[in-house]
Amino acid sequence: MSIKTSSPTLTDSVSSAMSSMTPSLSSFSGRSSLETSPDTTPPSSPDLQKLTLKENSRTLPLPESLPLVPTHTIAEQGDDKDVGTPDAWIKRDPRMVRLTGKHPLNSEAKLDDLFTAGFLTPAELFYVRNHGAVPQVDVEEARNWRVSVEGQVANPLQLSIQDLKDRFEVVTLPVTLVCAGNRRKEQNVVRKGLGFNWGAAGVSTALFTGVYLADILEAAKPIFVDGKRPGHVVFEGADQLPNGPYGTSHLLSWARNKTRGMLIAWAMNGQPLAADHGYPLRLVSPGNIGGRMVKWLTKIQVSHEESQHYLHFWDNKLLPTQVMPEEARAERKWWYDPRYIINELNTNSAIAKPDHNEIVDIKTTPEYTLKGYAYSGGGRRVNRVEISVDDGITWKLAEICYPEDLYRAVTHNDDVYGKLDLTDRDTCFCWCFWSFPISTQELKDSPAVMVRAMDEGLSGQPRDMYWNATSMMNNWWFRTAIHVEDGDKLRFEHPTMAGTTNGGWMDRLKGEGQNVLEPVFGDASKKLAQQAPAVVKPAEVKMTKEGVKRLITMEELKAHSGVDEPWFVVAGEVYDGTGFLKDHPGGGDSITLVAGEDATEDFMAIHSPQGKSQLAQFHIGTLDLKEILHENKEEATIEPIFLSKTKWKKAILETIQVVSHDSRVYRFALQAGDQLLGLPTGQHVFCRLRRKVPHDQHGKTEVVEGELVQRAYTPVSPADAKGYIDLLIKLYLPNDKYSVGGKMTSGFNELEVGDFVEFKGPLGSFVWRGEGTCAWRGVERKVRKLGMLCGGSGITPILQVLKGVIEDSADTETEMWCIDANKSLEDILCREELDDLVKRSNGRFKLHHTLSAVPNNWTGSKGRMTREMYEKHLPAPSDDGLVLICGPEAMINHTAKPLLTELGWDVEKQLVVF
Ligand SMILES: Cc1cc2nc3c(=O)[nH]c(=O)nc-3n(C[C@H](O)[C@H](O)[C@H](O)COP(=O)(O)OP(=O)(O)OC[C@H]3O[C@@H](n4cnc5c(N)ncnc54)[C@H](O)[C@@H]3O)c2cc1C
Ligand SMILES: Nc1nc2c(c(=O)[nH]1)N[C@H]1C(S)=C(S)[C@@H](COP(=O)(O)O)O[C@H]1N2
Ligand SMILES: [Mo]
Repeated sequence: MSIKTSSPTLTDSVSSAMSSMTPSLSSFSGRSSLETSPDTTPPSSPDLQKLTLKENSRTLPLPESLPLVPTHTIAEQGDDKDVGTPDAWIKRDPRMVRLTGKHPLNSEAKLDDLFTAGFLTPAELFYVRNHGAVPQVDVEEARNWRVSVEGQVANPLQLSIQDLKDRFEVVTLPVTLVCAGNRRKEQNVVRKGLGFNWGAAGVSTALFTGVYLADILEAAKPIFVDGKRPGHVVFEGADQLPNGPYGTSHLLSWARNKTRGMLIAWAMNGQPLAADHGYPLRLVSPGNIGGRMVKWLTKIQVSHEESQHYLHFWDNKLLPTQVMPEEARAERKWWYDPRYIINELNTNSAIAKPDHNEIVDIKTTPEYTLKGYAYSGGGRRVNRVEISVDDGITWKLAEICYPEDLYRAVTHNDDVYGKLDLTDRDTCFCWCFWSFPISTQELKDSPAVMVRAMDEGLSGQPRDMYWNATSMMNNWWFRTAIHVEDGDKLRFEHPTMAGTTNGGWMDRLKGEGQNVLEPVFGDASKKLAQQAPAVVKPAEVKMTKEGVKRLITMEELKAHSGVDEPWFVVAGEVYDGTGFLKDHPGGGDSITLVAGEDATEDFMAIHSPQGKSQLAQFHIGTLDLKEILHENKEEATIEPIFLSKTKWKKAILETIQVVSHDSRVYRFALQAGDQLLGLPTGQHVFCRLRRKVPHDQHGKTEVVEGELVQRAYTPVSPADAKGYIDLLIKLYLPNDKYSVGGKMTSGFNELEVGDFVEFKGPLGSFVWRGEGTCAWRGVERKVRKLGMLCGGSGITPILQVLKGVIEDSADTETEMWCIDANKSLEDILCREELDDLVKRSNGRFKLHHTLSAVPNNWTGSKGRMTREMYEKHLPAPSDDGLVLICGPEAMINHTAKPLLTELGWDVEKQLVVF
């Protein structure tokens, strides 16, 4: 594959301006050459793709002080990937990264290629976003092309490109186009949304030549019709898509305002628009997202209402963050809500240098200049770009270079570009470049380097991602991780790779089980977290309400120990939980369990500062202390059933059995050998323990009382077990990746035989009643087909239900399917017990395993759960079907829910999440 001509790049001129960091005009005075001169007359050759300026050049160079105009170089053969597609006639640059397979074309350049190409992007590296096949327009058709100006206008018009040139002033503006999906891959790593994987190169800049839309509208004269105000201008393109042509609209008031710079354009960097970019005519609306710039423009319609085109509604929306993709896809209302439309770009920036996987040797490179781009929307200027090398604790200002300003200092007019005159413009419609020289030693000591920009409207980039269903407008801080290799080499790692390529720190940290939304980049990051200034430490949380003075007696409190108006005590204060029963994230159960009681320890053990702050609204008074002093701390009496919903019960650790490399069965003795546990099938218990904190005093290690931790567990002992309770615990212990292990399971690991823990319960909204019936959220139902999905220790509730069904002699009908996902063979918990259940089920129980790492001769599946796996190893959806799931959050929300929905399950009514 060869490229016909090598385009003059701007690298030298732009980077010299950026390194001197005084963006003087002279530093941009590039070489003008024949190749840079434009031509907008349609080429005589019918093969548009053969068009080069060499063949059609006129010598009309732009002023020397301006950034060089790149020539559109056309690949000789095009890209093999287009063979067999409707776009096979277009010769595309094979360097472009394809984001959506073969067709339609959605592509961006490699970030490094894009950045080094400079301020103006050569057409062959300009990102492309096509919703369908590119309309094939030859030169003759382009000459006969008409854009129709119609609707609520006094003078409808049919205009050819020549008409546009003849009737209106021809102007050129530098404009940066950005797809609303730029940087979407980062969101897709967190959770796949409704779009493909843009990297950070879904942004490109060109000189666009055309006429002001405002002038065309002035000639057409918008009018009221039937008293209806002509508020919108609707645009339509020639591309044929499944739901009609591409179209969208702008407010008429914006379109009429020349400072907004909307153009009907036929040329890009002095050459006719490339086929992918809208040949022969497109709308350019500076400061807006690319999606509002209709290509292959055929119609401009003035209307009292916004565009009714399908993609005007079903694309380019920023939905509220809690709307999940399935919900969005299913519910029209989100897309038709005018509040969620995206018009203007938001502030954004990215690091281009160092590139992903770039290696810098500290020995030979004492200083390195970090570089990248930034942009904002609505014509607002980026006034600030900041760099942090300490996880965002402190920030330093980067230098900003605004090549767009160079155009403000000169005027130019010729019959190709028309008027190129920004001397009277205050708007900023182009990207700018930032740079930040830094010592490589400082980089070596830093876990990651991050950038954020702020525009003149003082709107910046957030630390946290605003995840949304279309994954658009992603502009959280751009972070590049730094790795030290071979002692003094630095390797840099960008967040993601565009398209389907794996790589980048987001994938990596996700694979390591980290929460990528709060990335911790390595040891240096951990150190920083410890050094972080006091201001970032959580403040004391206020849990009382201003003005609440009431003194509440023990008697009054006890009168509210029922489920109707549950009152409870935390730290001596009384709260009325009635209003929170429905919405409590832990379920209403956990409130009624403590009704009439002191819940301080439970509450503190389980709630975050946010949970704690929510408590204040339910504060009704202070418990009368005199009363408490008289309260009788009676010794626990031994009841026939161990578990109590209202009292914590102690149980003594009897044995610890190792069942896998990281799992143990802990057996605790109940209060008496014949005491029944009292746990219905399908329910779980709360278990709490006090962590042991080794405390070094005078050279002697003492164990002092540590934090009280509480978690939910589903015992694996049979429902009719007497005198004991078994918990199967998967331990999360500190290792290379996690300097602190799981809070509770580390506590289990500290337990010695003879120690006690406490239990309370039973809990849960689901009970398997037997004989093919269950009760879920208080409603009984008949179940014939049970699908079960679990991962890791999520097998415990599943196992409990399986045993409940298979050991139920009155049930010979219920069929069971289970998919158990684990990392490796060694991680499968209770395998023998499961196999035994398969045997005893008379063919009613089908078990399937999937592993991330499979051994030789493995007959199960490999990898995460997939649709095919569900189709083969789960029952088909039916009215008497039910799916139970217990596993990691990602498995439940990112995999199971969308897949089950696709297959026809009603996850609201047929998916029980343990
Ligand atoms: C209804 C129900 C039933 C349950 N039944 C069981 C059960 O029978 N058995 C059972 O084991 N659990 C069960 N759980 C899960 C249990 O409640 C705890 O969440 C679990 O034991 C972890 O608690 P932790 O305090 O140790 O971990 P936390 O401190 O809450 O944190 C766990 C997280 O720490 C990180 N982590 C730290 N160290 C490591 C490491 N070495 N490897 C990997 N990640 C690490 C991971 O991100 C992990 O997700 C059940 C949960 C529910 C809701
Ligand atoms: N007719 C038409 N116009 C269109 C599109 C399209 O698919 N068809 N895509 C839009 C989107 S979402 C973007 S981001 C820009 C991309 O312009 P480019 O491909 O020239 O970079 O075109 C917009 N205009
Ligand atoms: Mo877009």
